[in-house]
Amino acid sequence: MAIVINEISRTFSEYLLLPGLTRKIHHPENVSLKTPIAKFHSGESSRLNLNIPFVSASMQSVSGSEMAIALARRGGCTFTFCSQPIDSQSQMIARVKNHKAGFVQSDSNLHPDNTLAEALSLRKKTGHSTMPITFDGSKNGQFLGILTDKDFWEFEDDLNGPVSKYMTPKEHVVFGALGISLHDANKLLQANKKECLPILDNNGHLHSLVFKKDYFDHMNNPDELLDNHKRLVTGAGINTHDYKTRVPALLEAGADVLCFDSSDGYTEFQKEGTQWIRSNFGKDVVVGGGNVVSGTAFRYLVQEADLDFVKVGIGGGSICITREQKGIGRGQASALMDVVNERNNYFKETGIYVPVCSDGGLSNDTQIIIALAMGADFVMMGRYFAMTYESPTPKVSIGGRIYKPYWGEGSNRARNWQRYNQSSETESGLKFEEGVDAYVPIIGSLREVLGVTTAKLKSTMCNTGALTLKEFTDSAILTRISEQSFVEGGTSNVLSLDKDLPREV
Ligand code: MZP
Repeated sequence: MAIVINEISRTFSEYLLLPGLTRKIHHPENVSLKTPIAKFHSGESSRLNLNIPFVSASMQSVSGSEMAIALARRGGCTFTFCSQPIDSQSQMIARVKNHKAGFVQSDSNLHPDNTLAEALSLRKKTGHSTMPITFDGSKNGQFLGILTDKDFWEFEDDLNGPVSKYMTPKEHVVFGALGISLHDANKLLQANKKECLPILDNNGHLHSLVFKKDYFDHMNNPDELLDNHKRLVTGAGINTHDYKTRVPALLEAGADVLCFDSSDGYTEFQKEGTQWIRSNFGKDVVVGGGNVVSGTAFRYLVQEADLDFVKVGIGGGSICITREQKGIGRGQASALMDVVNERNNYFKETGIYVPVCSDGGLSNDTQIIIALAMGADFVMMGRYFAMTYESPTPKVSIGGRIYKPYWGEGSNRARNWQRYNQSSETESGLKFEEGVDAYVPIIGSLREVLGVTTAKLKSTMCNTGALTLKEFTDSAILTRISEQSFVEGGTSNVLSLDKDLPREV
């Protein structure tokens, strides 16, 4: 006979945190959001940590290289999607690893005979107002000079004149020699009161540009997640079908962490896949897997499959219809608490701590906070990141508002049959859909959006008397709430300017 778990499957919005004693030291400035992503032995530290507990979902409409760069610069990590050819996923990874904030390859270059009008149209196309002039107009050509807004008057000068007439010629440009450190390049910029420093090789060819604004940007991103070579850290989704060719290519491209992307990870396929990675690339490669919704499945994946972290969640994703379509899944809060409990048991028995990631269904900052309080070491989100400027989809205007397309990996649009383990032989690529094709509103840049979430998280941690995520979860006291107290938690008995009163336009 079937076993029935009588405890109801619960979601994050059914819980609230009780405040703990806030001491004077509990100030947001003192809070650390650093969190492990790879398993470690008691008393040791993880081989890979995040500086903020957020990773972006391995999805076509979320995680491209622009997202990967922006998120790593804020301290998190992106898992580029594996529902694409191995080559293009590897190129995405390589783009992130080659992104050197500091030394930038110029993409707005001019030939000396280009006209001012052509310079203006290049500026409009790229948005860059600093344009090097090289002998052949290429990005690594013989450097002749530089043209910026300060060199000409758009409405006064002859727009048909050549840029060579208006540029600041090389003899008046302060430049650095190839090999100069970023620190020294910034010192040169400061000493000479310049905005941009061209870096030239021994033959006078342009190598790259260093910008003053990048220095400030770097100083404003103290949580940047970097590897030992000061390159941004980035992750990649993999599947249990083509890992023997995909994994070597991704590691060669520089991926720092891999994760099996599957709607149901409690399988022998993940065990075999991880074993293959371990025997071919050793213990140091960071590999995660999932998704699971029970302690039993967690135990199988860490004991048998030797994974570094485990993702929790089936059917809770904002674009997911797996529960409706197939009848499998579990309320995300119940699933997470079951897995965290088993993780803690495993730690007590073996002294090995395995980070747990809560994946999907987080529809507001409060739910993110509750997930972390319940013991998730980090959270994976799709919709949240899809709503930012940095997601890879184009803006669309619908009814006067701006949206971005967001679709599930189990939708016909994504055709990610590997994730859903369905036959690839059907003509459509999918027998039935487990995800929908949707739109989400644009809410801002990743920086702004994460800024708000991390500020709220740190504030709550201070309310509960925690300075680290470990203290937060170890000391968390949660209470279940009734429907009435949920209603009480919103505005009540007032006319809200936002919700109830018509706005003048
Ligand atoms: P959310 O943050 O948009 O709520 O959920 C994102 C998560 O949903 C992903 O990380 C993945 O685990 C899951 N997902 C992606 N595609 C589907 C689908 O098509 C899905 N059903 O469930």
